[in-house]
Amino acid sequence: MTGGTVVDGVELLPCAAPGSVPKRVLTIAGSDSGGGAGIQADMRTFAMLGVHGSVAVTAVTVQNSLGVTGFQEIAPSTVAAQIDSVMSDIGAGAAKTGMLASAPIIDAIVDQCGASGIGRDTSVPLVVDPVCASMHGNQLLADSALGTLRDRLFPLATVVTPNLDEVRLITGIDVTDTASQRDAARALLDLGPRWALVKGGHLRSSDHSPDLLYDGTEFVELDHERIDTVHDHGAGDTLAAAITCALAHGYSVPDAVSFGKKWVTRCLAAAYPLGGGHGPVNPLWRVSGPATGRA
Ligand code: PXL
Repeated sequence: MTGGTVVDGVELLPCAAPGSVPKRVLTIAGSDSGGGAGIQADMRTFAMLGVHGSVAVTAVTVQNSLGVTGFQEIAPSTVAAQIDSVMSDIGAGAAKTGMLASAPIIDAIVDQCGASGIGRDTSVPLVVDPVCASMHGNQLLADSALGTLRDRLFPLATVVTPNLDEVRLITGIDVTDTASQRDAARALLDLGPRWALVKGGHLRSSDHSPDLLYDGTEFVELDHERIDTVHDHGAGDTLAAAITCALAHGYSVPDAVSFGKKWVTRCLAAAYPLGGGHGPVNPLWRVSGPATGRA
């Protein structure tokens, strides 16, 4: 699949003609008051990729660059009603999930996705980013919701995108090398998604980030330069958001993930400090001055 123009080494997604309706996507996720992760990260990437983003909010977190100090869940029926409202009018070419907070919220989302035609066997592919905790270790998904995530949401996913901590929580597998990364991909696939992306984190070496994508037949290795920065808040959300945009453009899952990797790597290279803690990855690099190096 060929994309749009190449900007600063990144081949972007095709643009909508001026005045025409852009591709549309839906994020089902939590709000980050600090603006770096959650629905705010998703909307930053959607906008910078020229895609219209709609939102179903699951929870409102209270956080800044130092951590999450609390959150309030949205009523499951209100989460479902947001999805219904968006899909019955605006529609979407792809959707994603992020922070889901609780089992009743996941149940409501799964039921509504079924009713709204979102999921792996529909025309609206679903990216499931199984957010369990913040980068500071604050829990964003109740322990009691893990089973619901695995048993009900994973079978609906076109692709799941866990990091290594989430892989351990969901499959019990501690990924330490290429063999265990493959075992984890197989275990995730057994839970029902069409594809599993096991993000490599610090696996193998400190200057590469080897992700593994698997669909039950083919292992696709996506090795990319690791950007070493403490300002990586929202990196997982940004990757999943970019994958969602590419899927809405009709990219295959391997092409969409490959695009998402390049996008998040460029956003990490442009990350900036904010407050006294961890700053966010930076999708705004497209409207900033030329790159000067790493934050
Ligand atoms: O980056 C994961 C994430 C997703 N969603 C929300 C978050 C975080 C991390 O802090 O706060 C709302």
